[in-house]
Amino acid sequence: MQEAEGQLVVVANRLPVEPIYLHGDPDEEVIGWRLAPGGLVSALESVLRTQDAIWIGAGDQLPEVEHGSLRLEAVAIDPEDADDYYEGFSNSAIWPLYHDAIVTPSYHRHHYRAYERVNRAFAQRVAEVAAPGATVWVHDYQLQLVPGMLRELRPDVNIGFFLHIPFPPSALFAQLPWRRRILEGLLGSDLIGFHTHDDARAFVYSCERFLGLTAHEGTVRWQGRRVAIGAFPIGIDAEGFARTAGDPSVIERAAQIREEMGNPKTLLLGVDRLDYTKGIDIRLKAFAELLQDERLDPASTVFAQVAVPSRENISQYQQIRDEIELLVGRFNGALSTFGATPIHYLRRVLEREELIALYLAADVMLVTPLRDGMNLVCKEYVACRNDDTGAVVLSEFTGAARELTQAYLVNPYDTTGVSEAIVQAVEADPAELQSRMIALRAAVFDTDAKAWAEEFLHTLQTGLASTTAAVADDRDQAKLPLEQLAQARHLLVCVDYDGTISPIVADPQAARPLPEAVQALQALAALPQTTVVVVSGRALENLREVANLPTDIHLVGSHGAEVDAPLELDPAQQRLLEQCTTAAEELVAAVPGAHIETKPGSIAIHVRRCEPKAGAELIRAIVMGPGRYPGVLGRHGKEVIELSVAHAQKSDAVRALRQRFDASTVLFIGDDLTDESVFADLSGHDVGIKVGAGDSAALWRVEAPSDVALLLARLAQERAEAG
Ligand code: GDG
Repeated sequence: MQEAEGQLVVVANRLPVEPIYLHGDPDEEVIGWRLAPGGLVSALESVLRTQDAIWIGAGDQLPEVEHGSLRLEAVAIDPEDADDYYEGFSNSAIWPLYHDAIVTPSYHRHHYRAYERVNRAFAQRVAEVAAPGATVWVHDYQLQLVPGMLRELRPDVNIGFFLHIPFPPSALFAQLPWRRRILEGLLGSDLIGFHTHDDARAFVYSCERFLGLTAHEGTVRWQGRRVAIGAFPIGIDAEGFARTAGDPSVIERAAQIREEMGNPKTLLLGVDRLDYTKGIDIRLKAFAELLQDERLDPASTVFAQVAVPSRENISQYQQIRDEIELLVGRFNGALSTFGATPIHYLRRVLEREELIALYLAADVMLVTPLRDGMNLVCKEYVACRNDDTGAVVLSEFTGAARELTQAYLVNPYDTTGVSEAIVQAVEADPAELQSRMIALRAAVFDTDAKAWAEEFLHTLQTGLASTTAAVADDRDQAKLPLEQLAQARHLLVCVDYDGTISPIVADPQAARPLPEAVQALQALAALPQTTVVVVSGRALENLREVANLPTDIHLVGSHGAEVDAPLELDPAQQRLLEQCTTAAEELVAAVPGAHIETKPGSIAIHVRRCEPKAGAELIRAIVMGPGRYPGVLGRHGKEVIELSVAHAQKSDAVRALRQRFDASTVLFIGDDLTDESVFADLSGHDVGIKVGAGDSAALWRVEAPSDVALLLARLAQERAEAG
């Protein structure tokens, strides 16, 4: 048995090997195997090199490869089960279902049973070979039952699962006859990772809906353990691609490729597995339309599409291949001239250097999937553009669109929109392209494959995903992951105002922030990749006046309805607010000490200075009176009830800010009931801190605003040092 310390077991459907072809030609016979570059292997390379590591994948026998310290283990799959497991359940049920049911998924009991048997074979193999206390990292949709099965066999190991494809909305996931079993299988993990927050959230919703679980800060409690759920967007070996793209022979080959294609003025490129999710047909149609409408010149524009054969035994794959090939034939037939063929279509696998030369040759990369977990091709293209030229047209429905916000983003269902974006990219000013490419490259190099693997494994092996009682049962005491916040790629710090950075006082107009808190927030706001926001229930104008904060701190008022700008109500909301105000005024007039605060989208009735019983009765009368008008939302706070006609929650604002600043991690600190919507919405590496007593979905707690100030100061210092 191996040393217990630090063993890593990677479990994936495939072993990380690739064939070596005679004369390096993929059309020739396979003469051997080698460790496959790219993908997971390069992501894990540094970890695999330094750690005792085993890779378990499907196979009848181990191909002979040079693989250094990495040990390969094969799981033999019963030939009777192979097709039902892989082409059946994995690729005819899960794959289409998880990709928005673009083609109709087919559900068959015998496929599921084979999937279960194969997953069990994997779990058993892992249980046999893993050292005590090993870290086991299971990959992707073919192996979703492995974590649950493995936990039963080996409760001592630390289990992580990463899904490389999207997780569907719960309304779609509901279709799956075995939906509970799949969720239960995944929940055998200590940490479940997805590419995006949307996917992580979708998974949590399904756990809530089908298993009745409740999420706290991106963790769910399952069978006495806390399972952490988070977004870990995968990266590529950016340096590796850039290096190869800088090789003189590759640069020369790129020039040669352009020449072979007739030296076009513009070369557009698509590179995909031949899959119906990738939207190859969409870009073909958009491109052909542009040539037909003479918005692009057929004599000087070429579109090259590399389509790697994939899952060819499945009928929908044969269908999409036929459709694409029909389109290519039809368009070329109509648009070619002697000597100029606008579409170059290659259905084959290219050698890595050839692929990189092609990336280098292309002016515009077209990536238009209808749905894609991440999409690595666009990142690879960007990594190869060492001279900051080139452009990417990218579907909004890829995980990559969340990071590559400077691409020309398109809705792939809108062919006109795709065409417009292509023209924009082709005709763009070189300076615009350059500034976009610099931003794209920063995103790609910032979170590369290595950073991705390390972040996932670090989370799995430390605090958050712990299977021990520390996080599970003693949440107030759990150690605050300050270091993690200090190192976050882009940190969004959101704090509530009253009771969080400003002590509660009798007169709301007299509430001032603690100077130490302001100082710490300002120090944070001055750091790169750090955004600071005060998120309050107060009207924005009032917050601005009372708090008087430095301008680099963003303000959100009216519980999220006013993000940096005042709210505007429509006439119906205006009328409703007036009706509420009139009714509340009548009730308030009879209760000494009560007063109404008017805000842009709401009124707040404060009873802080009332005799307690009278205050409680007034709140009840408000709830039963104007609080019941259709369209009015009542929100309880500490000795205050608020009636609002513009229904934003603080969580809406935080979500919008997360997206606006492309934040990787959110820290939210608050004391009030209205802060709970944010705590419940946090996930992954986010941290929520409740100030004071009372039940909360926040995982951490401090006592008073003075603690908040201290904590923010420590964070500012650590983050400055982490630089
Ligand atoms: C799944 C998810 C997620 C393509 N043609 C050639 C070639 N490739 C390589 C590319 C790239 C890879 O294949 C394709 O990766 P994608 O990410 O674009 O797509 P999927 O295969 O669907 O991957 C996806 C990914 O998992 C990782 O989590 O991003 O969303 O669907 O690396 O370079 N490589 C070579 N010759 C080719 O002709 N050598």
